[in-house]
Amino acid sequence: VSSIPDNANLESKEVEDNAVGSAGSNAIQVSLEDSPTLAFPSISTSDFQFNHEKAADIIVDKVAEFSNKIGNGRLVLVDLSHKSKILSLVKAKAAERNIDTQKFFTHVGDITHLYSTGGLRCNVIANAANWRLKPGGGGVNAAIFNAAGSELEYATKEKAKSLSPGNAVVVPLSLSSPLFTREGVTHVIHVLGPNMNPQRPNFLNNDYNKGCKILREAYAALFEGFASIVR
Ligand code: AR6
Repeated sequence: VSSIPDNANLESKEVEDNAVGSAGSNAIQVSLEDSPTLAFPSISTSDFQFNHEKAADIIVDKVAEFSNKIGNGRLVLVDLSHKSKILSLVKAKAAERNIDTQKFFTHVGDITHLYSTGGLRCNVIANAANWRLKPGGGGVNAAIFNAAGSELEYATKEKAKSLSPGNAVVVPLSLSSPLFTREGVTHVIHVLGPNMNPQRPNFLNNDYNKGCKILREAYAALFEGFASIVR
């Protein structure tokens, strides 16, 4: 069961109203006409060492399942490099399945600079978190906590103290967060994926039956969290 707050919808509307009302300040304007967009990294495939082929199948399955549950929302899988194996695999599998490229696409860039560097407006970003929901640890988790400023840690703690594998938590960003003022991001959704790295907690010892189940749950929780903001 994911710990998605019931009031995520309300909070997102408040943020949006404030954003539009703050034209003239240094906040970027969040146009109500822009499609709500979730940018997400490939959960578990780097530090957590999850098999890329299996992860790519799961991503494409879950995207196909959710793309008509998010209205005009868009889903974007992001990675840092043009050489990203997971991006190529997912791109090829999504094309085979004829997934609508308006609703789902891949993007190369830093998830903390999607608008300022890539011109891509994403109002929600996902984080491949750790179970403690703590900053640091490298990867996308460190990048997002660094970019969001210290308030993200407090805002996260208000929503959840920890996360178990396969779950997600939606955290609204404060209007003073650089991720909001610079990038237009209103929410971060922390997701904890399955771990295949013996050096990390909740190690699954190569049990891909459990691992795939948990990764499916993780993407379902993530996309449900996004749907709860969009609705
Ligand atoms: N922008 C976009 N994608 C990124 C960025 C970034 N700034 N940084 C990394 N990626 P990982 P995991 C991609 O290792 O495997 C942390 O220490 C990366 O290339 O961040 O779920 C946490 O604290 C890969 O495709 O997450 C956890 O303990 C994807 O993001 C643990 O790592 C996920 O890589 C989670 O491991």
